[in-house]
Amino acid sequence: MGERSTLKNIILKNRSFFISSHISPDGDSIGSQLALALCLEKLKKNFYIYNQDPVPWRFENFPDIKWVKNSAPSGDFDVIFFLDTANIRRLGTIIKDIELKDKFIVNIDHHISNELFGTVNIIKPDYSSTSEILYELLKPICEIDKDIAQLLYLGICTDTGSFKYPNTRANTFDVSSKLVKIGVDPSAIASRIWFEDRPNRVRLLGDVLRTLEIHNGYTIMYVTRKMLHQNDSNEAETEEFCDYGLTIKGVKVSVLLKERDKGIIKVSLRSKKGTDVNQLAVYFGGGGHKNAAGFEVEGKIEDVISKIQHKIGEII
Ligand SMILES: [Mn+2]
Repeated sequence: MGERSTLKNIILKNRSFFISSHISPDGDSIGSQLALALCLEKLKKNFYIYNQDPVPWRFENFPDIKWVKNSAPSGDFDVIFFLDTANIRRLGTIIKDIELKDKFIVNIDHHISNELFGTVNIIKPDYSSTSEILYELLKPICEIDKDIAQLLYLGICTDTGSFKYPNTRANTFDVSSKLVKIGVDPSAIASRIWFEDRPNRVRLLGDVLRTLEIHNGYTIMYVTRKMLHQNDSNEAETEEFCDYGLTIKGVKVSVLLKERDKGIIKVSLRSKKGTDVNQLAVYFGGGGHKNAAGFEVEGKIEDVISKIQHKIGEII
């Protein structure tokens, strides 16, 4: 309750708001950022939404997506919102474009690894998504109309993998049910996100699945820059590939390595309920959630694989 009135006061007492989220924004970043912005708009407030990386193409048809910018704002802001972002490093290059010193920062997130870097921190690790938290925070501040509801639903259904992941709780359905009553059509949103795919992305998935190795309780796959290039694709399109390793019986952890520029490997980790991949990600300098986490390291794909294999036994 305290948090709701705190946020309400912050919004009512200020005029201009900067809203940012993590690198490679996902459905929860975009959904929560735009839902907050639409609420601010109703209250006649100024806002600027800025992420390092562009909106993934599959979210391009959501309401008011044009407000999400990839260019630095000019001018100053009264309040800075960071949504769905566990730490300042996850903001990427935008922290160079915006002055954070002495700024009033509101940090709203559901990552258990959140570093509480805000002036106000509203962190709820048992919530499925930042969007689920935001529904409860925004409800007393503005009317949740159909556009806002669609955006919050986008965040919830992508972060829960369509209500499949262990972060799906009774409250997730309660909030989703309210959003559906407001006018969200779940199958229309699902179609927009998952059934309008690019042929090349599906072909890329085929290439990645051919690298699948099944070990004792875990799988490893990788995507090279060459595979991305051959399929005219990019890393953002590999977002859900890691899930496929988990579809196999007996597999507790799925690992996906993504080759980046300058010898950097991004590693995504997914696990079934009861296995904590956040621990493994933290060991390698990253973080995330119990069942979905990641980290970045320098090295060759095969060397990174052997480092992970050396350590993964501790969590399986
Ligand atoms: Mn999230």
